[in-house]
Amino acid sequence: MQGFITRVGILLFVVTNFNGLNADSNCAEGFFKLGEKCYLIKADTRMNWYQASHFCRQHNSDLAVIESESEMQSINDYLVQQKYFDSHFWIDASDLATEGEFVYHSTGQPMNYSRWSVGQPDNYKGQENCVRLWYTTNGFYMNDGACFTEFAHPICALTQPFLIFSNQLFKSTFKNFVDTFFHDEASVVSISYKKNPTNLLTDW
Ligand SMILES: [Ca+2]
Ligand SMILES: [Ca+2]
Repeated sequence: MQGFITRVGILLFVVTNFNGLNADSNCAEGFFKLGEKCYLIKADTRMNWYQASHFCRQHNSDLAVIESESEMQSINDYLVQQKYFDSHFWIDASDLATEGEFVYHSTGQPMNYSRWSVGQPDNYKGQENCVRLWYTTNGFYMNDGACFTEFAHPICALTQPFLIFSNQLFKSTFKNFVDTFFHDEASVVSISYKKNPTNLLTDW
């Protein structure tokens, strides 16, 4: 019996870690862990960049901010494993405000890390202002696309501070707090983005 339980335990561990996906209790429902962040990738529906951004906000998250090579690699590895070679995926960056200056919408911060595909960003026909990932040679790379008229899948990411509310009691307290003072959890996260997550409660 002991051996059977051990084998079941090992099987569950393997299943929940399949393809690097962790059924992580720190991620909100519907999200999964890739590297250090929790993601929701809506691969069955395509939408323009604004709709994608709205979709993420409806799920208390924002389109993904990709801050490092390791984050880009984690997302790339997942998309490759899922064989999404013919699909495009929106992230949160755009140069809507100033042509050629890509900024993350949710944080207001410049896009310091990038993995552009060759020849991109090209602002094709003067109409490409939103950043999406597409598969070119051996991996997913960034390409600017038309925000309104191109349709791609959203990659939503929960920002870090949400993790400290992983406990159910904290989650419900946090929700009441958010409902009282803000539109949604993502607003709180955006405002507190540069602060130490552990100071989130004491800061307010
Ligand atoms: Ca542009
Ligand atoms: Ca382009």
